[in-house]
Amino acid sequence: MAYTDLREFIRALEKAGELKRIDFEVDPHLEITEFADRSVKRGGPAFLFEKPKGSRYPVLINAFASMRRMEIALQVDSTGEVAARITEMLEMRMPQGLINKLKMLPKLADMASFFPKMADSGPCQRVVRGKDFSLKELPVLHCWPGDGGPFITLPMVFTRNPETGKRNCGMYRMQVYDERTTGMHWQTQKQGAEHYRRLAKEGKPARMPVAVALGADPATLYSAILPLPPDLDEMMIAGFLRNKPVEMVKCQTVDLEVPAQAEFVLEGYVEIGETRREGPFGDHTGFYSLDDDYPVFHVEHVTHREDPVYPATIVGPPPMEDYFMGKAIERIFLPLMRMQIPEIRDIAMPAEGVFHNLMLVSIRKSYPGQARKVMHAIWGLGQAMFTKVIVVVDEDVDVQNSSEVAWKALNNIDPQRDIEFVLGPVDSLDHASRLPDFGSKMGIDATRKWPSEGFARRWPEVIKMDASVCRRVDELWRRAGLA
Ligand SMILES: Cc1cc2nc3c(=O)[nH]c(=O)nc-3n(C[C@H](O)[C@H](O)[C@H](O)COP(=O)(O)O)c2cc1C
Ligand SMILES: [Mn+2]
Repeated sequence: MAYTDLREFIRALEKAGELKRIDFEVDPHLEITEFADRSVKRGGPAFLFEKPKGSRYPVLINAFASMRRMEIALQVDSTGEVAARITEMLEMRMPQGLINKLKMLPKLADMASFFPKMADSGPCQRVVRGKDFSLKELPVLHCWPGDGGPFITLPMVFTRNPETGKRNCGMYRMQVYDERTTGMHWQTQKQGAEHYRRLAKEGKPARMPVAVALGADPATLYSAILPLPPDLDEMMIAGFLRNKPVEMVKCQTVDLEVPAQAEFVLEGYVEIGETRREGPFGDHTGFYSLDDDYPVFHVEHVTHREDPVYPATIVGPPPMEDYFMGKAIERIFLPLMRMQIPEIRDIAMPAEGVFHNLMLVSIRKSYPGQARKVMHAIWGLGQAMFTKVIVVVDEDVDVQNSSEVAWKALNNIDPQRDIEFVLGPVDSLDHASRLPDFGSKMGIDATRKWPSEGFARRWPEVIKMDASVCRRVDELWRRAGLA
């Protein structure tokens, strides 16, 4: 059964021994970060801080901060199961014959469950606070010493495309400035920013309606970070992930919908043209991202559940909670990536590469220059455009093993010949690029080179012992008492 809400997920984590309640006072100013950081680095549990200093709402953190917790969140034994479901759907063809058509019905019924459902009311609107609310009531974390202030770190930000009317949900951090206003850190390539630009282009003074949901069932919450094509509804993907429609309710003061089971809902607007300094913020690169100007979110109306829980995460030197969220994306999106770039066998984004800095890709190479084709395809694929370094290896290299990749790739390259530089969009968090959001990227063709690629020399084999000798030495090894 799908989790209804965040609290069911909390109970599941607790039952699995993956969550620890902290029943004494801990300060959201830096102290919760230190707890969360230590725990993730040591393979420790998620936390529910029941008495965050200065707030009456408990703080949930690190709920996704291990592969096991990601599996509990998505209710699978391995994230590969989600990938397999996607593959199955992608391979679905028009069935031949009545029997096969009938067999297809359950799958079609399954698909119907993806679409979100409207509900008349929901727990997220049980307590209507309206304007009588201060963001200071929330246990918002001041994450790192050099941060520009406290930041809401796990928000689901809902906006509507003014041209198509389609909704988007993205996770964009929000710096709390005062009781009613926050920053809105949607980076320029993200959908919230695109909606804002479309509205700004109309040239009239305008307020862009924005609704922020804090806390939901884990699949719905997770869907906010997925790198989906624009205009693909995150709530539909959440329905697919949880095998049950997401229930949505209409906001009370803006023309947007939010998950009915959210913990808190902040309704308000972003004024076109208004910006304010945002940051610095101790970011998931492990560095402080520089302060910059971003739009401002005005909170006009607040509703929440009875006894709401405030969800949070921290980012910082890897690995952090977001590494596991990203690792699950890597596994889940592989079939979709392979649909467009079929020669890809596997990909890996090691923690040290903080997603956008490094992607290791193995391919089945069938024609000259194919590694370069793959790099360019990845740079052309949604948010994979941000990948600063792509290393392409042959299919016999296990990209999940970074040291194997380093060993083989470094042996296989003639740097001047095999490294390609391109210019293009880069991640807003890249502090080394020549300009914000624009810079260079590097592709390394570390595949075996072919004569048809102009390689005239012989190519050696990797050293490997004879299997028969291995078996014999297994025996001798034991005889020598080395077992
Ligand atoms: C914890 C966390 C914080 C994030 N913060 C931001 C952020 O501040 N700004 C941003 O543009 N993306 C941020 N992201 C990444 C976006 O959520 C992600 O790119 C998402 O796919 C954007 O959705 P969209 O394509 O619908 O805009 C964050 C992701 C995570 C996991
Ligand atoms: Mn989106």
